[in-house]
Amino acid sequence: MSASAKPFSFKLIKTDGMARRGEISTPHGTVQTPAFMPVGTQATVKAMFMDDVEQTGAEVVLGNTYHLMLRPTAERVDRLGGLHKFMNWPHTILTDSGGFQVMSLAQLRKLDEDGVKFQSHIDGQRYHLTPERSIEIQGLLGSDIQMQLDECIKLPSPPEEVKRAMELSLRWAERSRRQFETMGGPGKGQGLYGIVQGGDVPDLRIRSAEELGKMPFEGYSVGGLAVGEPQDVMLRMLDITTPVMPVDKPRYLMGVGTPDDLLESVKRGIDQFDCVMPTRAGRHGLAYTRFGKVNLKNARHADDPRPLDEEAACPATSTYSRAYLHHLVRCGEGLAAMLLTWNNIAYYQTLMKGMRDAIEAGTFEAFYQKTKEDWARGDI
Ligand code: PRF
Repeated sequence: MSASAKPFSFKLIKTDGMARRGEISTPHGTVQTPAFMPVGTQATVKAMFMDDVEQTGAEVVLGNTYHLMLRPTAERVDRLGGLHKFMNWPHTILTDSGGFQVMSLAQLRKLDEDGVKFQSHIDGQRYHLTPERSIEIQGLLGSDIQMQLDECIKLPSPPEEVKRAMELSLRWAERSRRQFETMGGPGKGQGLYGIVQGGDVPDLRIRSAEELGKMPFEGYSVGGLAVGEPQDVMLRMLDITTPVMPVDKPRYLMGVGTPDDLLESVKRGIDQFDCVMPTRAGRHGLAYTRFGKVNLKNARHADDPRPLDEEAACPATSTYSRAYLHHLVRCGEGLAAMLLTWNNIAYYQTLMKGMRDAIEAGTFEAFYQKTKEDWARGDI
C-alpha cells in the first residue's frame, strides 16, 4: 500500500428495503455499490480496451487465479510489477480463488481435505491448489479483494454432498484467513472474503453464513448459486442467506447473472456481482439494452439504420446502426465482438448506476417496476 492508498473498508451509505447503497475503498480506489465487475479472466476483459471499460463506469474488474497460475504464472506477473500494471488497470482488482474454475475446466481433478490436484486444460501439467497456495497466488498478483478457496457443488446434488462441501469450505475459510494474515494482506490494505456455500439446503446456507460471520473477513460472498438451479431457487436462497450475513460488510454474489438476476438480487441485499454473460453474449452477436436482449444475427436488422439506443452514452450503442452491427456479426468480424461487448458492459453499468441512484433516492421499488416494464416492452 503506498502512502496515499487507503486500506480496505466498506461504508453503508443508505438502505431502501433490503437494497443497500455503499462504498468499498481499496488501495486502488473506491467502488460504488451495488457494483457489477466485468470479468477479466486472462488479464483482459475480452474484446475491450481497459480505457473503454473505465469509461463505462466500471470501478473494479475480476481476475482468475486458475487461469493466471497456469499462464503466465503468478510469479511472472509479480516479477513484472503485479496484475494492475500488467493489464493496465490502475483501479481495484478482485480475484477468484480458483476452485470453481478447476472444477469446471481442469482435467483429472482430485479433491481432498488438503486441496485439489488437477491437470492443466492447456498442456496437461500437474498442479496442487490448496487454500494456502491460492492466497499466495492472489498475493503475488497483487489483488485488492481476494477470495478464500472453496468447493462449489453443482445443483442438484444430494444433501449429504452439499453438507460435506459446505463444511470443507468452512475449514478452507480458516486456512485461507491464516495464510492471508501470514502474507501480510491486511497490512497491504487488501481484503479477503469468505464464501457462503450450502447449495439449495436452507439450514446449510444459514449455518455457513453464521460460521463465516464469526471469522474476521473484510467481506462475504455467496457462492454455489446459478449452478443449474432455477432462478426462484436462487432467490429463495438469497432471501434466507442475506439476513444472517454481517450488515457492515460487503456481500458478493459470485458468477451472477442476467440483468433480471441483478435487479432481483440487489432487492435482496447483494452489493457486488460478476458474470461472463455480458462479455460472452457480446462475442455471440447478442446485445443487452434497456428494452431487453437483441439478437443482431437476426435478419430483421439488415436494413435498420437505427442505433441500438440513441439515448445511451456508450458510442457502440448510440452511433453504429443495427444494420452495420448485423453485417459485422454475419461476417464474423472482430469488431462485432468489440462493439457488442462494449455495449453490454455499458448497459450493465447503466443498470447498476440506476439502482444505486434509486436506492439513494429511496425509490428502488419504482425503479424495479419501471425497469421490468421496459424489459417486458421488448425491442421494437
Ligand atoms: N465459488 C467461487 N467462485 C465462483 C462460484 C463459487 O461458488 C460461483 C458460483 N456461481 C461462480 N464463481 N470461488
